[in-house]
Amino acid sequence: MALIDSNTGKTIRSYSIQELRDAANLMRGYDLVALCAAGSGHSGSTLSIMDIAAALYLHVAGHDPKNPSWPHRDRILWSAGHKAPALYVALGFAGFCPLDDVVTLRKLYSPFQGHPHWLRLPGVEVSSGSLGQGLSVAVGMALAARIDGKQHKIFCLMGDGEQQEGQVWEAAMEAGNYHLDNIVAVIDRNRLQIDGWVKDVMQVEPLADKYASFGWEVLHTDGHDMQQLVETFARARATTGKPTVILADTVKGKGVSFMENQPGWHGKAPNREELTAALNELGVANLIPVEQLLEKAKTYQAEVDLKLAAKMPGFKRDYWWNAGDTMKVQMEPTRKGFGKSLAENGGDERVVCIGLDISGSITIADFYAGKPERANRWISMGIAEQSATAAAAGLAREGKLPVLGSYATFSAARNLDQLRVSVCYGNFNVLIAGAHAGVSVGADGATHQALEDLFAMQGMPNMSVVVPCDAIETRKATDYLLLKHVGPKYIRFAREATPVVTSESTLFVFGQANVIRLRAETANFAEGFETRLASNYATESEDLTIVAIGPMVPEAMRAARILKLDYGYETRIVNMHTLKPIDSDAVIRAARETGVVITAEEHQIGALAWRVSSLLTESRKLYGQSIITGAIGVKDRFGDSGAPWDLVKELEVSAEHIAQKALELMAIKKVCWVRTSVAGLTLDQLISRASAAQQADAEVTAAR
Ligand SMILES: Cc1ncc(C[n+]2csc(CCOP(=O)(O)OP(=O)(O)O)c2C)c(N)n1
Repeated sequence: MALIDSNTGKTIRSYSIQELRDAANLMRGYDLVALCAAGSGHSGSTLSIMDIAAALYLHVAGHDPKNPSWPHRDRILWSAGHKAPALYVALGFAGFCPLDDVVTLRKLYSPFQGHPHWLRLPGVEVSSGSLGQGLSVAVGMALAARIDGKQHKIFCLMGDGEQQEGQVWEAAMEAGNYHLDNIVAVIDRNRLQIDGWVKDVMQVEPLADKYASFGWEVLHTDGHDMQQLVETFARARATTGKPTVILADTVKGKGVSFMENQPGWHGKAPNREELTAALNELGVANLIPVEQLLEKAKTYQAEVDLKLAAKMPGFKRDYWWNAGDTMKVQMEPTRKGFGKSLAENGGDERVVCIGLDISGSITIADFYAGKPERANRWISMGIAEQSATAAAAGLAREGKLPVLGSYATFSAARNLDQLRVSVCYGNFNVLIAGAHAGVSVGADGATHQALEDLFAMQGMPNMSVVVPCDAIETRKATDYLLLKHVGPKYIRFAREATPVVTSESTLFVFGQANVIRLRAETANFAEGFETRLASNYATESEDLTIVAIGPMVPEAMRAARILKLDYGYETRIVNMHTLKPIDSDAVIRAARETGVVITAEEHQIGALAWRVSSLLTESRKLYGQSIITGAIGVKDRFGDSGAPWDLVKELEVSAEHIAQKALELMAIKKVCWVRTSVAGLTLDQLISRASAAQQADAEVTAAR
């Protein structure tokens, strides 16, 4: 087996062991150049798996780069999707795609997404990124091959930390039960995961005994010895009657001394100096056109910038964050507020924090950092979101105040049934953190961007949901939810730094919205606004309302600035930090008093928009009153890799998009107000009058 011409059956190219070694080394170089150009990504384990990737793609697997969907090809699944760059350079070396293009890794619109997506890049078998699912997919493919009488193999690449996911063992049981000898699983056993050594985070060994007990053939190899690797793959191919797992001992960061065995290099890309040092160590500095590749990445990003600029609604001035003297704002990641609160309130002996192998970056580790006396209340569960969620219910049943968190996609989606039955049905006092939510994980791509979590979280009876707007509000919300609120509670916050628009003195009252009003154009953007509890706010007959949650609150404030300065419109911003229970009075009053309501959410449209619509539909106070509504949010699509602020533009969740929608609705409002003259008009006529009014607004702007 090797690279095959599927038409003739002839070998396209065969590699000697030495050529495979050299290729793997060069692939490591290309991998690091792409990571450096991306500015983020996974150095450590793309280096640990590179010899395995070279052996598989260039020698072991039978496949045709010119015919990626050849039905008889061997399939290679990357269950560990974060190692995508290693997959991409392997595809490049094998001829599936131009190797140089891999340097557009993690940029907007690139086929080289942060995690692999088979619909974007030929040669990728399935999309992955949520750990622990690949072996189940392999079982399905293996069963399909058996039904169809096909002879190909299905290789499935996993990490050792990944073995902590329960689903892996369900799939192992299935493969053993059905004697799926067409499956070859490979475990990149580098013994590290994000939070540290696998044995310290959650022991998975003895893996050999575990797989053997499920009816698997277990093979061992040094994952960096090319000769051994190739021989082990040959033995796996020859195994009959049962599936095979190859335990490949590897070193995370292999080949670059300062990355080897360093947990800090798991999710980090080298900077320019580190890249040079790494390429020198690998001995490939002169074999790769580094400058040319980095330039290519820059040119690609410049084209993306132009495309995005062309798509953005334009206004008289540049109102982007920190653009002019009056748009100055401090930026801080909201997750910092979560960590601060846990550090401050974690002294309460009832608080127990659960680690899910992403503890530093989501700041849950701040609970115990520098506080050894809390060590017994820190429980590392590894990459096992489902079991940890039910365990949290158990802790709560015994009077503890458990806190668990991960990327929102894993802490509020992967574990949905456990949340529903074990936590919510039992009405337990569990705090769930949906960290890195929305587009803020940027370059990681669609698999890691939670854009749907709020549907399910607010849909579950007993669950309360808070979506704070900045780091300060996140701290206050966590203070409240952790110690004062009783029952299941979900807090959603972001990874990227976002504007700080509240202050220590801004009120945060659970379940009660705040009204924010623009008062002046100040040098410090946030200081130009006044905030009051919605229940204490008396109408100022504003032109329109924007109801916003989370990071869309600062965007709504920016939109209010655009609407006031360019068009003279007054906006009532409702910061609906508590999505559930929602402050219905604040919504209905705003609708009645302004007649125009726009919702703004950094989520699929509906978590906020449909909730607000249902309030408007249900309310008797609005009988007979026409309310003009609009919704800003993600429009039923997955995200993409890219810089977070690029994604805000691409997914149309910026202040500019809110303002554009507001102008459209204000034009309708103007027409509706001259009701007598519109009686009897068709909808088309109404819309055409509205666009004439909008045009008139544009002329006012132009004339200024
Ligand atoms: C379900 C799920 N939970 C959490 C993550 C975040 N995550 C990405 S990589 C990783 C650690 C993986 O460790 P391991 O399997 O040992 O791989 P390696 O160390 O080789 O990178 C985690 C927790 C994820 N991608 N999917």
